[in-house]
Amino acid sequence: RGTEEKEERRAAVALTEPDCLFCKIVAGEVPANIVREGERTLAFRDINPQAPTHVLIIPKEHHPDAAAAGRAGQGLLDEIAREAQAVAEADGVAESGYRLVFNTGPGAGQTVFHLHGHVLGGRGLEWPPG
Ligand code: IU
Repeated sequence: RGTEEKEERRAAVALTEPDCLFCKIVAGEVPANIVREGERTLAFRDINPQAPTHVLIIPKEHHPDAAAAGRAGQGLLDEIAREAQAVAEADGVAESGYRLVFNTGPGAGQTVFHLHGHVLGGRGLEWPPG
């Protein structure tokens, strides 16, 4: 994509962080295997999948984690839950069950500080998770 188009994609999203990897995916500056795009969300396959279906659902706006998105009060978490169901249905894992996970904070394994819901399915899932 040309520089102008990238700038336009950035400008279309109110909250962005220049050094955030997932903001760069939203802007089209970093490639990703995108499976769904909504008005406010983007879903793409995790680069290091932990299950046959492992898709990340992010808000296009930059919110560091689920707590921050919840505080913003824009219904983004609801929308991510609906997108997760749509991704699970499209991948054929909705009936067998899937997990929607928000790692929140470094102590829980969060490594990218742009909210993302992990959709995991297509294999048996243990409880409690590790
Ligand atoms: P976490 O919940 O913050 O640990 O999840 C971050 C995920 O982002 C993790 O599963 C990575 O494999 C994934 N990921 C990615 O899909 N593409 C990337 O370029 C990077 C991380 I860096």
